[in-house]
Amino acid sequence: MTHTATPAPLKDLIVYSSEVKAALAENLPLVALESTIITHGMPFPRNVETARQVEADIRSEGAVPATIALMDGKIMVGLEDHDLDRLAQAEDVMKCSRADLTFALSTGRFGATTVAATMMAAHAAGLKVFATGGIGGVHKGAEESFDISADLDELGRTPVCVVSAGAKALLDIPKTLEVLETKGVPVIAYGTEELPAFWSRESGLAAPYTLNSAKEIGALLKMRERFSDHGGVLIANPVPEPSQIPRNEMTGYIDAAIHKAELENVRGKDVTPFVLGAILELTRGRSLETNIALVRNNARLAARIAAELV
Ligand code: PSU
Ligand code: MN
Repeated sequence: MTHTATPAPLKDLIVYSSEVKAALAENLPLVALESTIITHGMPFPRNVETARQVEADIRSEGAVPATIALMDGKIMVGLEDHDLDRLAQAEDVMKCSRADLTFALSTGRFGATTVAATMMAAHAAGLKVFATGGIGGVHKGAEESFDISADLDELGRTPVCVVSAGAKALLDIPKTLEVLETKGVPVIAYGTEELPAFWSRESGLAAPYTLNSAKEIGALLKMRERFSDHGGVLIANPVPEPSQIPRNEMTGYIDAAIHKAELENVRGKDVTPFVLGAILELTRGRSLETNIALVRNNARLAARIAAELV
């Protein structure tokens, strides 16, 4: 079975787009997409253009996209065109992780979902595969700040396959891997022995596991499903070579961006969007092109993985 049944208490909270509704009825492969990347990860208008492009990439692989967001007290699973425009242009959209999801719903605020909240929503809606850019993780200096993304906890508990380009090098990647291991999350690099680091194909760290096809990933997911209470799976798909910014070059930008965040006393959920914005400026827009290329690449792989599950 492709799609799990939606728990009864959540049914009336979920609003499916017409395309997603039809896909569920026909048992077509579905890929969930997050919305924080639209509202907090990329500047307008490239954010909306990219959101539409990523949806088109998923369709071109024969799957159906379901961009997830919180609007008017509902969990939107698949955004109609006008809803995507509403979200991208709305002011003060909340960045919603697990801790923020019910607040946004009960107050009717616009909420963009992070990896954690998108996993929750995707699971509630019966979707098993989700494409994003990079996951949140253990921040550098977490031993002082305690800043560890709720994405890691969600991966440990919610059975959704997250297709990412690895963890951003602005995080402490070794510590992020340790936490994922503790939480029982298989981390699989796609087609490479090395763990990719978002903008760069290399991190200097070996990936825990490597798989080389969507079919093999599908087999792993089907095996996970046989165990009750299994959590998520993280796929780390390296950015295509022509679009990458090499690791040694990224290090300087990342250090400068983190330094700027410290000087300006940026805290909590503002850290990731702030640092991404600073890197965008420091690279004079180049990091945005890399970000777009890797999200599109992840969307295409996610569509092929979803096809293995129908
Ligand atoms: N990576 C990006 N752009 C983003 C994010 C990650 O390239 O916008 C978002 C994702 O939604 C991710 C979130 O789940 O940042 C992590 O935020 P935090 O570290 O506050 O949990
Ligand atoms: Mn954080």
